[in-house]
Amino acid sequence: MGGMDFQTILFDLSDGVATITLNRPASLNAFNEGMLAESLAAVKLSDDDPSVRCIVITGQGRAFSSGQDLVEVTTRGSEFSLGKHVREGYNRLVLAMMKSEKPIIAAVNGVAAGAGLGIALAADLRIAAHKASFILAFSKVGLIPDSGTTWTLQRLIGYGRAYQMAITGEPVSAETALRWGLVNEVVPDEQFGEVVRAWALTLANGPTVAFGLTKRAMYAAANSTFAKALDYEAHLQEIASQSEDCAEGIRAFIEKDKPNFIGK
Ligand code: T3D
Repeated sequence: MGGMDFQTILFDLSDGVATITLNRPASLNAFNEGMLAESLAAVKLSDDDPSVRCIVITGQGRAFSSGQDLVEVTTRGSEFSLGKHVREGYNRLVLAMMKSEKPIIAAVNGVAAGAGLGIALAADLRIAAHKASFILAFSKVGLIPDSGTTWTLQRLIGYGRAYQMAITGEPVSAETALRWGLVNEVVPDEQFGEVVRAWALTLANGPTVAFGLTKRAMYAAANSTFAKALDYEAHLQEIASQSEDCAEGIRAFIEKDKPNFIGK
């Protein structure tokens, strides 16, 4: 699987970590049809592969992603439907990320704009390089925020800041993003790769079943009532308690040992 033949992304699988690198650096990793389809395929195959216990999405070169390829936009014919493109492209990608029961890290190495920001927001954790910036660029091209950003962004930073980012389309620095809760950690540029790898390995060596169920429970709770969330927690806890990693965690605690989680 490590040798999958992609044209617009790089795919690497090692030590339980699948790394998807958006690889169109000349356009700051703008999403064309090909990169959208390949990113979706890579997320799905990582999700389906039991040896994958953490997914990292990052960008090649100086950017994370500049969003929709605006050059490709100019080649569209009169029959083109943007609603269809969004539904069949970005929507499927961000949904696949949220439905994946593997923890996903967006390793935001540089600017994340438009749909590129949407992809970063659909991840579970965002680790940003100091030089990263965040731009909800859609209004600059007369569009509304898509790729789930109307939902994800205000949950992370609140409506006022999300609306501000939407209407100004101005860059938010990594430090401000950290203060606003948009990212989990900001890392000096020269240490970015190693810090991301350390995060990824920590997640890949964790109780993968519980991590996946946690994600499912939290996304369900976001659209639920308190009573329903409690009930769903109880249901998923039953499942988590039957995992081998649950038994291992308890054993390790009792024996004052380090747990060896296997992801089952
Ligand atoms: O129609 C639909 O499909 C709807 C879907 C919408 C989803 C969206 O994502 S809408 C938002 C689209 N994205 C943008 O509006 C951002 C456009 N890019 C920028 O504003 C700037 O490039 C950045 C602020 C991200 C970075 O600025 P800077 O100064 O660091 O770099 P640059 O010089 O602008 O870009 C470097 C190169 O990348 C440049 O090409 P060149 O001159 O070296 O040949 C530039 O044209 C190219 N590039 C950057 N962004 C895109 C792009 N090429 C195609 N599409 C891009 N989005």
